[in-house]
Amino acid sequence: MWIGVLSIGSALAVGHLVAAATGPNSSPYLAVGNTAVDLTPEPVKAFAIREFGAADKTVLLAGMAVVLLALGVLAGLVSRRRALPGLLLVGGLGVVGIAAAAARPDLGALGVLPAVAAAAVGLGVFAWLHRLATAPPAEAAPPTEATPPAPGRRRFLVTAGSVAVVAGAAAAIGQRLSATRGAERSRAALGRIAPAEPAPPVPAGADFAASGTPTFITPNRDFYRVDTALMVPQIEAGDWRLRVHGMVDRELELSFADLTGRRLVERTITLCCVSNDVGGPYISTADFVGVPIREVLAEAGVRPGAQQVLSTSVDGFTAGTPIDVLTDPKRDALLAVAMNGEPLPVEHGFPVRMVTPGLYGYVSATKWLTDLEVTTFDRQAYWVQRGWAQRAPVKTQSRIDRPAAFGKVPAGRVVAAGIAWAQHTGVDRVEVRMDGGPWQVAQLSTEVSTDTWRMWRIELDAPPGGHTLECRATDRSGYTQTGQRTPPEPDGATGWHSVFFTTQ
Ligand SMILES: Nc1nc2c(c(=O)[nH]1)N[C@H]1C(S)=C(S)[C@@H](COP(=O)(O)O)O[C@H]1N2
Ligand SMILES: [Mo]
Repeated sequence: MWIGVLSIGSALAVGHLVAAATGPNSSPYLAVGNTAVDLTPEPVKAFAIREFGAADKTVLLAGMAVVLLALGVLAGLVSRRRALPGLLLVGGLGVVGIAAAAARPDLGALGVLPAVAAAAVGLGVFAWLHRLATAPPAEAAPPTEATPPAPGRRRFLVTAGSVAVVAGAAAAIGQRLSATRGAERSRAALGRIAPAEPAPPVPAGADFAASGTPTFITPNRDFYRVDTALMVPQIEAGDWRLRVHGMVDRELELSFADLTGRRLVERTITLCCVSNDVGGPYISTADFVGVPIREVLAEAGVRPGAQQVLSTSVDGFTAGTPIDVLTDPKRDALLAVAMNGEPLPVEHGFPVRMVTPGLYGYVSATKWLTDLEVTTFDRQAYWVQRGWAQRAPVKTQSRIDRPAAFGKVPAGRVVAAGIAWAQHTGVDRVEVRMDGGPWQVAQLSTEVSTDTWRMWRIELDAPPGGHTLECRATDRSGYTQTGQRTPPEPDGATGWHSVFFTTQ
């Protein structure tokens, strides 16, 4: 069993080490994991995002580890006498790794090297340890006090232990080299990127954080994160290029310096994810600095008949954003380079991402952006291929943050507070009701813009006992949130958030 587990473990470790040279995502473990993410049936993926959030990746990688461990044990068990069955199993895994790496859109020709090295090491270690374990002891002399019994066994244990130590070191060095490569250093070297047109300061009274709402601006470390990348893509600003092509009069190719050499504007924008259940956490707000996409599109010259811009990230994710939204003179969709006064954090798309007010992130907010293709809706982006809507304006929604679900608060005057959002339309009113009673209008925070969330707050009289609180928002178009609960698929959840709490 140890032979199987050690051979697979050392194969992955060496693959991880070689991947430090050929790109972190070419590590066989991650290449297989990324392929698994892309092949996972849509309902399972939606479930994972909903249930595990950013931990979905850890869950996947841990699941793969369990499967590999089991296969290692199996490879050993079927090879008690002859090495061949185990070699076939380990070799089969090698083929899976090589195939996954070869199929990854984000890996170049060298991307299969780590998987090839891993397969070779896996087979070699298996054959070597198997021979050691099954070979008869070299000298058949009877054990005496000077020569302890079973030298073959001891020799095997020492060799296996050494293999484990060397493999562990290879994996650790590979991890360290990958993590400190490029992007973080490049980001630090950029320093502050100052906009020509800064966003107005957030006014006092823009949030009710003292009553339990989020702060108006979400600090970068708290900003929600949703993506399909197992290992965050590492791109140095100096290597970054954006190609703008398709149904345009002039193809463009922009470097990072080209982009930041343009007039940079700063906009406060609330971003949210379509996978949010009613009451869910995937919504945050930041000051983004960037170039309006509309200006870049105007320079390229969008041809008649174009319907969407298909954006691609370096790791092969795609999003399709309607042209009418991107060219709307009153809506500042950005090629963003900075977030809350810092270059984009690596996990939020360094060096350049899209941000589009009013649309869910999956159709509008490509991180690690590398390509914009002006095209028609015939081309389907990543999540559209998996059954989600092609056009995905953010639905008007609201959430209760206080009292916390199943929380206990002192009876009497109870402060309830939360958030509401109707990006690019604006929140007009939030109403709250307790125990199915009459709707009461909540106080709204100072509006920053229609592209951002708004906080609400209300004081209620709550006698001792259990209470159910519900909220609903009405937007500037006059639409009041429907109470009908629908799941996030295919274009965003609907329904009123409700919270049960107890007063005592
Ligand atoms: N490259 C890439 N960009 C991506 C995604 C992704 O999986 N890969 N996910 C999108 C989705 S679904 C959302 S909601 C937003 C989330 O952005 P954030 O992680 O910065 O909050 O990024 C979008 N951009
Ligand atoms: Mo999303």
